[in-house]
Order: sequence, then structure tokens, then C-alpha cells
Amino acid sequence: MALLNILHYPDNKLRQKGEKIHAFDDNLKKISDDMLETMYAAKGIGLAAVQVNLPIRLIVIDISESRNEPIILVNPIINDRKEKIIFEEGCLSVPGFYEKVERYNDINVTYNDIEGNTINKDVEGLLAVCIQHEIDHLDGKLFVDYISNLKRDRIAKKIKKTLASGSVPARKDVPYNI
Ligand code: QAP
Ligand code: CO
Repeated sequence: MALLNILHYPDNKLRQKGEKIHAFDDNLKKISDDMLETMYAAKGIGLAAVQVNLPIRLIVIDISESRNEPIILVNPIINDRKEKIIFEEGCLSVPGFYEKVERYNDINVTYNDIEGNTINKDVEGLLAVCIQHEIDHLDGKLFVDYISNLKRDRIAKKIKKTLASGSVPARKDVPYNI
């Protein structure tokens, strides 16, 4: 088990697109375990592989209060979206900032589980919003891309300043076979 380094906006590596995953092996299990550990340590509800500099289509989520209901989504695809909503979102890659974003409250999603089984589900509410936010990461997109340029640039400046002050400890990158 290892904690991974989370990239922070405006790091260009967050613009990488995740590649489709074909190998459902022990390496993939290790990556998803480390991503879950990293997400729990950072008190997040969702983390995409691109956020830890792994350009593959892998997401981990846990929206439970008890923090013991992990969901791993490999190669997720949204087939259907219904009922627009406005949701105030944050992101582990944009620490300390929260903005309203338009999303869908009801989606139908297809993904592979960690064993490679194909799952299709109707999902709603927070989990549906979280899946939309995380799939955006796999396409190099961030929630700040939906807000005004002025707000986005202010956020980038403030995060750069905070990181330059050394208040967030840097972690070593962990190598994987991807
Ligand atoms: C994405 O976000 C999300 O600023 C997951 O200081 C957010 O886990 C989906 C976090 C909202 C749906 C709704 C953010 C932790 C965690 C911070 C997160 C922070 C500490 C964000
Ligand atoms: Co995020």
C-alpha cells in the first residue's frame, strides 16, 4: 500500500487523457488499492487515475459516511443523462475551492469492475455527480473549466501561492507498469 502524489491545478498533467484499460491484473488491483488509500487519507469522495499522474481510465469513489463502501470503475461510459441540477463541487486537485457546476441528477453508466466484469447501473444524486466529475478527469477536464476565466485564474494563482509556501508536503511518485 502506498500514498500517491495528487496533482494540483493548474498542473498541465491534469490535462492528460486516460487510456482504455485492457489488463485486469494484480497491477491494476495495486493501483486501485493505492488510489483508495490516497483518497481516504485526503478525505475525498472520488479520485481519478489522471489526478495521480496515471493516464488510464480508472476511478475510485466512496460517498459513504462510514468510508467503507469503495467503488472502483474501470472504463466508465455514461449512456444516458436526465434531469439537470446545480451542484457545489470541490476537487482534491483544487484544494480549498468550491464552485457551482451544472450536472445531471440521473445517469445510466456502464463500467468494468476490478475483475473485468461489465456492470450497467442507473445512478442518481451525489454518486451520479461524482461519476460525472471523475469521468471529466479521465478526459483532462476539471470542474473549474465550467466557471468564469476570472474565477479560474484567481484560483490558479492562489493555489500556486499556497504550494510555493510549502504547506502541502510533496510525495514521491510510485512507479507502476502502465
Ligand atoms: C469530486 O471531490 C466531487 O477542497 C470529489 O480541501 C466533489 O473528493 C464530486 C476535498 C463534490 C461530487 C461533489 C476537496 C478534500 C475533496 C477539498 C473530492 C479539500 C479536501 C474533494
Ligand atoms: Co476532482
